[in-house]
Amino acid sequence: MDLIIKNGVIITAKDTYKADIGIKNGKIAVIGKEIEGSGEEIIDAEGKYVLPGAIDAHTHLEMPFGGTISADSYEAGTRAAACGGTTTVFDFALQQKGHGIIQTARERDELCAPQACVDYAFHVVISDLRPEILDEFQAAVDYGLPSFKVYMVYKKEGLMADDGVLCQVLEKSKETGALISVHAENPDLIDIRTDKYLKEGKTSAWYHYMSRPEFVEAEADKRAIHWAKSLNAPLYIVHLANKEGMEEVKRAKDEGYEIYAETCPQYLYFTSEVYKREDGRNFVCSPPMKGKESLDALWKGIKTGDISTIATDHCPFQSSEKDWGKDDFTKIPNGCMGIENMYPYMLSEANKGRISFNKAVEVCSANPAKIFGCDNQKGSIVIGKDADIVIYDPKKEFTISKNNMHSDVDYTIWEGVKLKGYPVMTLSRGKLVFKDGEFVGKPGWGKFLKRKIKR
Ligand code: DUC
Ligand code: ZN
Ligand code: ZN
Repeated sequence: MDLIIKNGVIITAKDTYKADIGIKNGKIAVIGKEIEGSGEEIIDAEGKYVLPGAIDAHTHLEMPFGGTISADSYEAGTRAAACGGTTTVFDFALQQKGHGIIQTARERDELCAPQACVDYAFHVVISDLRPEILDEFQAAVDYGLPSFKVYMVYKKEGLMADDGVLCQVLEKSKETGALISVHAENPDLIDIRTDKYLKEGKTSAWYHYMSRPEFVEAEADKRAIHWAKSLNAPLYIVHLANKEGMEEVKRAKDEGYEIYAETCPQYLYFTSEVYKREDGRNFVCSPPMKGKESLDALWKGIKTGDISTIATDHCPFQSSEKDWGKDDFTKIPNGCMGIENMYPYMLSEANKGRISFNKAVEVCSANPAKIFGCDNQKGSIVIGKDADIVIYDPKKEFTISKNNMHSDVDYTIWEGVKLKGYPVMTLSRGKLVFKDGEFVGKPGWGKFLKRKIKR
């Protein structure tokens, strides 16, 4: 054994029990009562919870977007992830015109591999669908890249998939064992409403929300679900943020369709009221935060299992870049931070009694591992899996501030938010990468994950 974690309470999606964990060669080798050591390193987790590392299945690191590049590099983003108990990050690799799927992932990997502080995978964004791309689906799945995303928005930016594209990729995904994710909002409605507000001189961040309110997202959720049901193809809706969409997901799941919904901590904590604040532009992301009814519906969806996963959509921009839109909300680069906050926030809500700890582990770790096909390695504390482990102190009080975060961004929308309990250590494949508030890992440690989705 290389390391033994002693005296902690292990919490997985299914169980809570006291046991020791023995780690060898980066894997969980033994779980048992009072494992006897023979001189190896010991972590005493008395009074602490021992959890599987979180999986953030939705990030945009150093991504060209909104006239700039998102502010966290692969190094900064995965460093921050490690410090928030996230041990696997799924980033979006944007297909350039003329490029293939595997080529897109490989190009991104060249950038990511030397920087990654935790393990990572890519979802490839299909933005240039051609017959050759559909033909490449099987090869991509066989390569270990079984998840693709399409945008139902960003028409002017040349990223949008229309209904024809969406249906073709859904059908092909069913055939090949892939899973399609969608960013669901209606682009035409957004454009019409945006033009109207700009003409009326309504340019503050509030009109970012007003140009894409609840029904603009709900329509696209319903349309995507309609196509998935019609074609009997699985579908994953990213960053669901509205009540009507939530209800549609529930209906489809109750009817037996393979529909997954992800939401993000920002939709569970903030409402659209943030856009009335002086610093409202800092909260501009798409889809925007919605009203309290939507927030409540999302929490209900977590409890009922209709929300399958929590991820962050981490896509931060520096405050000077957000300032481009001081007098015109359309010039604000869209995106917020959260990669370091997801697990601590969800666990804190569990610690306050809103959900169980098992539920927090389920939505932040076990479910994304299963849905995206890396549950052979990740998502639980079981013999044979990677020793991606978080030691959590339920008694630690923590107030989020820019100064105690580990990303490269110069502010956080989470400033001042108080959490009950906080991670005190993170292990990535048995290696300590975060300890008592400090990053202790190293860039280049993280490995690309090849995956296979079981159906
Ligand atoms: N939404 C954002 O806010 N940022 C990145 C991409 C997206 O869809
Ligand atoms: Zn999106
Ligand atoms: Zn996103």
